[in-house]
Amino acid sequence: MAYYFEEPAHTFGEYLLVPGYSSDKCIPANVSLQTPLVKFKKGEEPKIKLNVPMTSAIMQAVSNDTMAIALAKEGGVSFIFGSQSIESQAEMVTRVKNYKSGFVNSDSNIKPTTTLGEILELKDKTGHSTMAVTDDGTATGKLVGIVTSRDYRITRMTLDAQAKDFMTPFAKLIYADAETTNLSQANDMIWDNKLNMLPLIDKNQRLRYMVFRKDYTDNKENKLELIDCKKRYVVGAGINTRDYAQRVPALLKAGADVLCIDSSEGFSEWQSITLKYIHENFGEDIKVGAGNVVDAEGFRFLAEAGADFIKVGIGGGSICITRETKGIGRGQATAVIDVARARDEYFRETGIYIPICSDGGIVHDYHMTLALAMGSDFMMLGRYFSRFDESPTNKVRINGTYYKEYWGEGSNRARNWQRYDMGGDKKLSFEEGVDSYVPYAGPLKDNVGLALSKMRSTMCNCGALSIKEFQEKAKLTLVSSTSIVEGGSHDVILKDQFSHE
Ligand code: RVP
Repeated sequence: MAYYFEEPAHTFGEYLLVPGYSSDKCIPANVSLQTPLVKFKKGEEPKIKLNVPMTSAIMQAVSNDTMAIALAKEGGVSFIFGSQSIESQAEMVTRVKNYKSGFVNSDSNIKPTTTLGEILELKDKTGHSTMAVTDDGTATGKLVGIVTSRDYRITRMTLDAQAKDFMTPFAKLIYADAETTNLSQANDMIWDNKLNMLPLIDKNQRLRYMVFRKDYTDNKENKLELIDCKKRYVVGAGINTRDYAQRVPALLKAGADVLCIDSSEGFSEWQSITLKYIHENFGEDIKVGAGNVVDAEGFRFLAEAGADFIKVGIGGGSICITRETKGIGRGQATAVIDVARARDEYFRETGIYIPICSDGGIVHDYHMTLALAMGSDFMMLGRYFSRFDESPTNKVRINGTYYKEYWGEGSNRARNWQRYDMGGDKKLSFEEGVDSYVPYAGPLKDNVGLALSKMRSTMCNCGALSIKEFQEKAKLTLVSSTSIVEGGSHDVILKDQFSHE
């Protein structure tokens, strides 16, 4: 006879936290959101910790290098999507590792022979008026001059005038050495010489970076930023259970700090084969997360297979239709609670702590806090991050409102057949994800900042100054459907529903 779980599977919206005693030390400024990303032995420190408990989903519509840089600045980690060629994924990882805060790779590059007409077109396209003139017109060519809007007068010049005749030539430029100049020295040169932009070049006069005056305030050090021992941003990358023998060495060479097997269903031999191969061939020290699972048995299997962290969640993602399509999954809150118990039991037995990640289904900011209270060490979010400027998708305007595109890895658009691989043909026989729009929400920094301040505040209400303490002290209650109504504003007419005369 089939096995029946006794309790129904619940989700985050069905729970609330009940406050605990908070002392006068319990203030948001004293809360640490640091959390382990990878497994560690009792009494030792994890090799990688997050400064905030957030990771961005392994998805085409979410995690590219731009997202990874923005999130690492705030203390979290992105897993660059694996449903692309090995080369392009490795390039994204390289770009994150090479990124120097405030040091920009030029995106508007022209040749000495580029015409004024072409320059104006490029300016319209990128919105940038400062252009590097390089011998071959690339971002890393030999720097021969700079063109800014101060170098030309449209009313006095013809559109076929060439950059070489009106640019500021290299001989008149102030520039710096890319190898030896740090951000604060670059900023000093900008201020001392009243520049808007300082080009940084290598010993062969090839352009490496540009530093802009306007970026200065944005690039002051962020105290939560997540950096490695060489002060480079920490970045993760998704892998699959097919091409790991080629993909993993390329990602490691590019500098990926942590990998994660991206699969809709992790309780499978494919994952243990993949983990074993990676640890045997590339070293025990390579950090690889696995998943997804939704119960204690699945957790135990991946723990014994050597996973460095384990992702929890099947069918709860906002774009996911796995439950509707296949009748497989489990309410996200119940899955997290069950797996967290299994993790604690495993820790008591072996002295090895394997962090768990609640993946998918976060709708409101407070759901993240609930996921932590229920035992998650960190969360993975797709829809949440897809709404921000930094996600790789188009921003579109529909009926006067801005949206961003967001699609599942199991949709026909992503065609990520490896994620749903059951050892068969290389194709998706049916979709498990949808293609959608999400309301545009602005810059990542502002949104993450707000969500984290709510999280710190709730933790204080429960008397906790760290995630571990929060998990020990949290008291959770299921709520009835009637009391959910009580939780919102009710029995009042909101003023913004009246139009003003
Ligand atoms: P959400 O944050 O609710 O948007 O969920 C994101 C998660 O959904 C991902 O991290 C992944 O586990 C899952 N996903 C991604 N694609 C699909 C799909 O097409 N079904 N599901």
